[in-house]
Amino acid sequence: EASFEGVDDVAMAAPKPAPRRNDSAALAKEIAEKLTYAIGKDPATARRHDWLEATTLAVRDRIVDHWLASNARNNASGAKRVCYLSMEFLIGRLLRDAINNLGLSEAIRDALSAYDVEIDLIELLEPDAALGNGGLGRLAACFMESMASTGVPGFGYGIRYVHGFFRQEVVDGQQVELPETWLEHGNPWEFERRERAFEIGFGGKVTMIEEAGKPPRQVWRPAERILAVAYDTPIVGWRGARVNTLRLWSARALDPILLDAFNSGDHIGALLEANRAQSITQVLYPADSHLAGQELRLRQEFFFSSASLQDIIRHHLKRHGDLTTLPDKVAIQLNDTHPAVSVAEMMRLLIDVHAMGWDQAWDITKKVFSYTNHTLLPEALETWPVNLFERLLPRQMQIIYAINAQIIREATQSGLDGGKIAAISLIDEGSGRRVRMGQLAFVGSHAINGVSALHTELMKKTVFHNLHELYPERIQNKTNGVTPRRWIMECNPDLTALVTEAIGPGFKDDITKIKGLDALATDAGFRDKFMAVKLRNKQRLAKTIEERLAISVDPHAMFDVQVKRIHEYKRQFLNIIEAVALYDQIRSHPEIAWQPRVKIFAGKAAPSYANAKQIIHLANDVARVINADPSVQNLLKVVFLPNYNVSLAEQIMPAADLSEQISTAGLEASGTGNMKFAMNGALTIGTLDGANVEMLEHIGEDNIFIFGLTAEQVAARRANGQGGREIIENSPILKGALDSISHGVFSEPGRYSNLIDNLYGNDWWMIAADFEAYWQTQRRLDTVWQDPTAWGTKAVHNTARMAWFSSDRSIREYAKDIWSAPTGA
Ligand code: OAK
Repeated sequence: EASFEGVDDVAMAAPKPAPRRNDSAALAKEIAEKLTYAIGKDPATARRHDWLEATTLAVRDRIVDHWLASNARNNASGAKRVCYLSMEFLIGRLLRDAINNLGLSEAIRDALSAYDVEIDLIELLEPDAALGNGGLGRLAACFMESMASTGVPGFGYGIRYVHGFFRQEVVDGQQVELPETWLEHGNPWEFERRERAFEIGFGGKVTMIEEAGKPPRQVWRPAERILAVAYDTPIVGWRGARVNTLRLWSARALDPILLDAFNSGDHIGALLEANRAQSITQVLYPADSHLAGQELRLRQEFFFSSASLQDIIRHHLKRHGDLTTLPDKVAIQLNDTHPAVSVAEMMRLLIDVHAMGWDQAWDITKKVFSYTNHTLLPEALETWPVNLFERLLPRQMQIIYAINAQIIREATQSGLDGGKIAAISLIDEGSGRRVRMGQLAFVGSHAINGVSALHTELMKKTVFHNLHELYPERIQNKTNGVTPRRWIMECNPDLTALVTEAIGPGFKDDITKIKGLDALATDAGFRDKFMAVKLRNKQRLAKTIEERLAISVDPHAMFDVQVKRIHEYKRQFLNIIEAVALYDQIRSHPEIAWQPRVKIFAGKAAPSYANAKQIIHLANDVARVINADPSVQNLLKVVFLPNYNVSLAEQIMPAADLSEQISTAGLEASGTGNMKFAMNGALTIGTLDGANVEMLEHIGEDNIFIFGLTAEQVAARRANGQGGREIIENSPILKGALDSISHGVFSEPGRYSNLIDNLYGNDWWMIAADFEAYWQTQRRLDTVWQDPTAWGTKAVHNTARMAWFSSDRSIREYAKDIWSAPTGA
């Protein structure tokens, strides 16, 4: 192991950072020095990339000062640490985040302008760190920032994918996936910790060892061993008060080259093992809310779980000497079931490696772990074939059987009947024997949480019904949040300036103060300024649309936006059908006062998800035809922006008038885009699903547009197997729209017959069932749009009343109710 120590081992005495000057002159000088001595360029020959790197390095020096100080403070206080295990961290760019949180925005702008360099242009050259798919990964990134901002000693643990989430292009209206290469030009934010490396085993055998005078014990001898090497990225909290660590693991071969093979002339064979090892951290699976059942995925899950636990145990032993105190010093949060194998691996490490007895190990494990569930969709719940698990992780499989036996004992003692016991078993005996990772995460945790009030209640009634009956105190709710630094201050500087002018800067330290805007909703002067900010943001987005797609849109039209992963349950299809219906109605009723709209879509489909890809194709087909039709020119445009990612979201959220949150009720666990839009003053059209329900409570029913079936009604309709035919046949507007799609107004006939047949058939996602309510609600929104005072008032109320959805609030709740960890405030 270590020959010298990593950053978390900095001596107790905090290094006194050299006092740095943060004025623009000092920064200008430091940036020039970085350009010269770290990059080897002078201002005359430097390219924009060089300026970006020089600026990043100058900012990074300041972060490192705070980082070392934070780590020294953690070690000195011995405060409880929170380890957030997540397969995904969807971070996006870091430079603006760091500059904003360190309070350097003005100074850096001025420093660079001395060289005629515009910060707004060079920061766009930073690649997004796209180590995640969607909501779950972005939540982990918001939580990392909020832990640093609220004073929680937080450690993110994940995987350093060489290739993040694929790049999407649209060719002939269809999604094409291209590899993503964020590390191509190096990554100035990461610090490789070569000394912080752990061995990870796979396969092999478990043997029982019996030594005289000692109880027999199991020893796992893996057939394959791989090295996990740490890469650390500092995560800066608000005002730089705390800098936490995101530690990502990279796979490496123990022997980079097999010398025997090499020397005997097999040069390729000598390298094969290294390639096989490295493949584990090469690529992020682009599967969102559906199962990626490949062996490599299970390897990834175990690889980062085991490395993280070994690191946590090493640190604890070094500081505290004794593993019995682990639950007092560490909380480990499992972000969905992807790291759930940690429960078995922790037991193995405690029992096999650190010689603890079963009961004590199990007690410690349950106290340390907690688990967040992010979806109820059956197709997303992780299960692994027992024989794959056994082959790859034989000792962990034994432990899972032993845990299962114990749980079944507890269930039997508490009087649960046989059917219920089968339902809680960690092994699904139904469709080939499979390990149920949700059950494993549940029984190994003292707290299990859902991510919105509705989702938590549904968890109790559905997936975890029987486990909830057995352990009724374990499930609790922690409604998601998003960080207001990135999702208001950084992405919407004009709004931030306006709010500061109106109520003072206090909301930056305490977002609940933004409530002060509520009183200004009826102030015409303020409202006009608020809507003027919105218009400028829309103008910028219009420019992007023009540049990327050569579609010109009117910034005065309503920007009606649905951006998120493409999934049937999210119902982009419903939105597209409404666009088609609107197109038909505008042409057949030109006398009506239609309100000009731009329907904006963006989002990626999983490469293997055929229906989702069809939906993208349809959106693009519909856009092509409508945008080219002079008869609706000023009234309707449809735009599909390719390659939705965090950076594009930062441009879109501030520019939306209307936010589409229209999932089939009961299926969106929470949503977080819904929160970002509303904070930036968009009105929401949405179903009673996920966090929309709580947004309604906070924003008030006059300021949000709710429609459609409730979760209960959806469940009842599904149980009846009603299908959509009758509804469609009784709704001329819906029928007309579906006929236009089928009969080839937008493509050759039949291209979308599969999607349409599904509506006539079972209407599983309730698109036909909800269409009429959706259509009527959209028309109500048209009426409000006609009245700028009414719209503006509602928009201001939205921004004013969304503070509760800050991830600072979520993190404080986790810290208090689940982690028993300190917060600064
Ligand atoms: C991804 C993979 C497997 C399971 C769940 C997900 C996921 O991204 N779920 C999403 O998590 C978000 C954060 O909690 C929620 O806001 C979304 O509703 C949920 O779909």
